[in-house]
Amino acid sequence: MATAQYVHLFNIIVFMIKILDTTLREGEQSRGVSFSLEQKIEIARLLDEFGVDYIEAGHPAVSTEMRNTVTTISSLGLRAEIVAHARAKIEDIKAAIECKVPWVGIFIGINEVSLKYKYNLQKSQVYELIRISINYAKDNGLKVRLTIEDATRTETAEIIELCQFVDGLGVDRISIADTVGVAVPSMFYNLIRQIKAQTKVDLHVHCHNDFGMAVANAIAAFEGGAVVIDTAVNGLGERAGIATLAEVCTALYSLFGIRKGWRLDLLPFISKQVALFANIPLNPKMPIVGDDAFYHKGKLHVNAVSKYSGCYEPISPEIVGRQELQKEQHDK
Ligand code: HCA
Ligand code: CU
Repeated sequence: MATAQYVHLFNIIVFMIKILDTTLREGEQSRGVSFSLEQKIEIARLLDEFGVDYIEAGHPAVSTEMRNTVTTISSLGLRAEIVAHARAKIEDIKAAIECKVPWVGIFIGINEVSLKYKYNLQKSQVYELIRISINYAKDNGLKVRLTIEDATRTETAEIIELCQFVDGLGVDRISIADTVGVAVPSMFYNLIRQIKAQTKVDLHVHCHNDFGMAVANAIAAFEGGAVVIDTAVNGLGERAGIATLAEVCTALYSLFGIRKGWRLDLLPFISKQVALFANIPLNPKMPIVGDDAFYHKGKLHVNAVSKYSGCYEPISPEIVGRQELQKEQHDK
């Protein structure tokens, strides 16, 4: 059976896959979303209880309020490590240092679109910014993730060249961002494989959902050897958002046999709380946590699941905190 094969194949890296949840940073970039400090603390605690490895808590350079927020989240004593987001600028790195976080995630693009329209700089100047900011962060004791923004619209050779450059600077992780969601799983898998073959640093991925492929791309990256996946609760984020926490983790658990001790049973509650705080109602068709995710209507389906729910369910609902077998009543 395909699933069993995967379980065997991936056993060896079971403990290597890590989740970074960025509901508090990327998620807050959703239209109309602005979490209060109390809400952020509750979300962070829930994510920690669920078992994510990292929480990206915000972009401290934005404001004093954001610095207070990131500092507060960082001082909660959570098991998850806290990451502050930053541009490749000393002022942003300083703001991250102020928040006493262990990690800074620096992001920058090197493709033509980024150089011309975002920075108005030459590639060599961007390299210099990267060098200065990574050195500054490392000198101040931070662990550094460098995100290559818009990597999926950047020449692979250029990505590899940058990866090797930052490896030489002692960067701790490199994130390959599909910033505008244009990757497809086969292409993303190959890209990750290629980069991994020529880079020593651990790879991380950040997948946007513009064509509805964020989760598929994140899973493809995992198959290709990426060791950290970015998620957001309910897929919140810029535009169509990013890969969804519930889907990524349940797929890893169910389809690949990954056992990380995730509290999958908390997913419906986490989704509900975030939907409430974000004031964005949950789509009933959302996998795993949506109202209809385990709902059966067709008579044939209803009859079959009454005998054995596995007939039409890919996973037992209790595993993901969905207790009730939901079905439409049919007249005999
Ligand atoms: C952004 C862009 C980003 C950065 C990702 C990262 C992207 O919102 O500033 O820093 O890991 O999608 O490239 O979210
Ligand atoms: Cu993003």
